[in-house]
Amino acid sequence: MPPDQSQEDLPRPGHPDPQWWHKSSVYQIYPASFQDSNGDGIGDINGIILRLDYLQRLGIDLIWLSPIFASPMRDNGYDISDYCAIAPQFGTLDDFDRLVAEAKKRDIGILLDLVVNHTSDQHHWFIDALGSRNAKKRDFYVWRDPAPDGGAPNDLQSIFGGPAWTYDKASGQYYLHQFSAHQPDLNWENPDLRAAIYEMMNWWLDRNITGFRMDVIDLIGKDIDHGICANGPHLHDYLREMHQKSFGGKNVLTVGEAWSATPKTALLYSGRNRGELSMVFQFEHVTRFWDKTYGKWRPKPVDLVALKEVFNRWQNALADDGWNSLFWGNHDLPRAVSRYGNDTHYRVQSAKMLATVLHLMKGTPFIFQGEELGMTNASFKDISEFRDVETLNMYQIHTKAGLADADFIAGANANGRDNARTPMQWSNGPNAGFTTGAPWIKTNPNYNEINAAACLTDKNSIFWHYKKLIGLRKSCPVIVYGRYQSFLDDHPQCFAYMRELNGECLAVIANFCADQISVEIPAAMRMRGDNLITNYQPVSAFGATLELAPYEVQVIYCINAMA
Ligand code: TEU
Ligand code: CA
Repeated sequence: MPPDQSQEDLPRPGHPDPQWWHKSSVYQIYPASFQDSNGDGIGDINGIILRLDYLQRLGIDLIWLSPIFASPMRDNGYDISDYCAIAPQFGTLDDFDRLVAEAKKRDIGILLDLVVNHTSDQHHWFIDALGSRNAKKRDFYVWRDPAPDGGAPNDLQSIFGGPAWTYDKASGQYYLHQFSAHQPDLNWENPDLRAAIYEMMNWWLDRNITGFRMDVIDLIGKDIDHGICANGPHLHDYLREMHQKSFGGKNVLTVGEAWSATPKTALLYSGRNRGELSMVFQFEHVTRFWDKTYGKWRPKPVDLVALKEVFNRWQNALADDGWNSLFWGNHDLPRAVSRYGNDTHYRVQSAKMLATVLHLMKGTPFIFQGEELGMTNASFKDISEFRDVETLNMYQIHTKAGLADADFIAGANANGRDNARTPMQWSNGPNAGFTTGAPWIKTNPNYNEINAAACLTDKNSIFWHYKKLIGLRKSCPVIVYGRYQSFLDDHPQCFAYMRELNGECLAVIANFCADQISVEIPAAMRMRGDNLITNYQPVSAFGATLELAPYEVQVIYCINAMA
C-alpha cells in the first residue's frame, strides 16, 4: 500500500530513487482456489474478504489478484469477456469495492491482473469482429489471409499446443491466438484498441486499486509477419504510451510477466528513467531446468550451481538500475517446496530455507497462496482429475504422438499448472476448510497435516518464518538496498551471499541438500554478529568452517564488518 505523501520516505542512501514498494511483499491469490464463501465449490471475493485478517497477520502489503473478470473460464479467467464486469461466480462489483476498502483498512493494496494480449472469443469486440472483414472491431484482432495452399498463414504454434491460427470460414481469414483458440490475440498496432485498453485501466485505477500485474506483456509488441512474438519491435513504445496514458504519476506498482526477459531487456522495462514498469517477472530460474525438446513436461532436476548462476546474474545486472521481482512459484508453476526443496523428508526445513534465501535478496518478493504453509504438489493419478486447459491439450498432443499415459501424468504432476491450483488448505476440517460444497478441483489429501490452522498455532511453523522475513524487509534497509555479493558460486550444495549497505551487512549461508555438509567459509564471510533468522538453532558467528544440517540456513547481521 503506498504511504500517504506526507509519510513518504526521504531518499535514503543506497538507492537513487526509492519507492514505497521496494520494501513491500506481495501475496498472490488465485481466486477460484482461495476461499469459497457460498458452498458452490469455487473460491470468491467474499471468501477473500473473510481471510483478510489472516493476510494482515502474515504482514503482506499487496495482493496480486489473478483475474476476477467476466469470463467463460476456458483458462480460469485469463480469457476475459468483459473487462469491466466481475465473473458472477466470484461476486459483484460491489463485492470488489468492498474488498478494496476492507483491504485498505488493513494497509493492503490490490493489484489486478491485466490480461491484454488477448481476450476471450466471447468478448463483444471479437463477436463483432468475427464473420466480416468490414466489421467495426475487425482490426482489434490479428487477421491474415490463408497461405496459397489454403492452410494457416504460417506455422506458428500456440503455447497451449496446436496451430496459433484458426480459420473463420465466413470471412475467409485466419485469426491469431498464441494461447487457446478461445483466446484471440489483440492487435496492439491499432491505436483505437490501445486507447480502449488505457481507458479500461483508468476505470479500474479510479476504483482505488494499487497497480497491475500484466499478463504476458512481452507479447503485445509482436511482428507476426516476421515470426516475432515476444519482445517485438513496438513493445517498449506501447509500454511507455500505456504509462503516460494510465498509471504514470499514480504511485502504483506494475509488474509485467515476461518469459522472454533477459537482464538486459529487464532494464528497458524497469530502468528508472524509462517510464515503463516497476519490474518484470523473469523465468530463467524456471526454464533453465526444462527439457530442450519436451519442455516442462520432462523436467530436469534442479542444479544448484546453475540456479545460483541465474540469481547472481539477475542480482548483479539490476544492482544499480531497474528492480527485481523475487518468486519461487505462481499459479502456472509447481509448488516451490516440491520443485526446489524436499517435500518428503524435510518439508518444513526446506520451505523455510527457500523463503530465506529468496526474501533476503534485493527485489520485491511474491508469495503464492499456500507457499507460506509449505503446500506441496498435488499427485493426481488420472487425467480426469486435471482441470488446466494447457495440461489437457498437451495430454492429447503427447499421448497421440505415442507418449505413455503414465509418463505424461508423471510430468504433469512434477511441473503442471494444477499443482498450484488445488484448494488453499485452511484447516483439517472437510475440504480443508476451503468449501462446504464439492471443490472444483481435488483438494490435496495432505491437508490433515498441512493447513493454516496448524501453522498458526505452531510458532515454529513456516507461516511465522514468512511473517518474520516480511517484517525484516520493513525494518532492515540492508535487505532492501544492500549491495549483493555471491560466494561459493561453484559449490554444488551451498548457497552463500552477502548484502552490504553503509557498513551494515548481512551474510546468508544455506544448505540446499538433504545431507549434513561442512562448508569452508570464505574469509569475507567470517564474522560475528546477531543471528537474524534461521530454521535450526541460531549461530552468531561464522568461523573458518560451518557444519550445516539438511536444508539449514543461517543469517548473521553485523555492523561495520567491511568498514
Ligand atoms: O501465462 C503465460 C504463459 O505463457 C504460461 O501459460 C506458461 O508459459 C505456460 O504455463 C508454460 O507451459 C500467463 C498466465 O499466467 C497463465 O495462467 C495464462 O494461461 C496465460 O498467460 C494466458 O493468459
Ligand atoms: Ca463460491
